[in-house]
Amino acid sequence: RKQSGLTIWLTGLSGSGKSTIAVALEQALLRPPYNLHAYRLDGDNIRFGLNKDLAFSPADRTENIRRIAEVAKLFADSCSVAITSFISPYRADRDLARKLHQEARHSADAADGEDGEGGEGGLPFIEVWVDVSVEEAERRDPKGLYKKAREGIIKDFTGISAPYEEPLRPEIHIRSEETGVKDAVKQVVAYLDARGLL
Ligand code: GGZ
Repeated sequence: RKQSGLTIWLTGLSGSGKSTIAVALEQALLRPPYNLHAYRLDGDNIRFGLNKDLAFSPADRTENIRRIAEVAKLFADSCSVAITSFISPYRADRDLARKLHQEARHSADAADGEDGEGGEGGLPFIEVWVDVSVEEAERRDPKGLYKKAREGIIKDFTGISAPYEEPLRPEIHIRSEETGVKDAVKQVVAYLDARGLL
């Protein structure tokens, strides 16, 4: 099989469990029986580096997601599994991330001298909605951010004072309140397996 990369795009509220799932998923894909190259993009390696000039205004979030999508695309193009873990609250931003992948030119095809119109349909983009209610996320509040948002100390906080636009047709819908981390990973792996992506 010709190796191909892909992007697994986690989206959901702060406290939904995106990062925990991302870490466990990365571990599962790195290890046997899959032995894939996987790399996680998250706030720790992106918002403190490449995107340290960006905050949480709508325009900054849009630019945050655009840059992340471009980086994920490069990882996917290099045959890695890019796992992104960002709130990505705007549907249009997630749709742009998807479009960048669909239009991506496979570097192998480029080397073959093909026309670059996405080769065999671009790079797979799997949108995973880690779905949690605001009530539950606020109950968890692992970093005390919801409390600060309620007190007005943090402004424009997603779910409290800034919007989260729920995915309409995510490839995978994880109901965070009913699904443990292990089962969430199984759900994603089963999806990938069924489509020959592993
Ligand atoms: C939402 C915020 C905010 C505001 C700081 N709104 O739970 P966390 O801490 O670790 O995850 C949140 C993270 C969100 O960054 P993203 O890059 O994922 O957001 S976006 O996709 O919307 O660009 C939270 C923290 O940063 N944080 N201020 N106002 N989350």
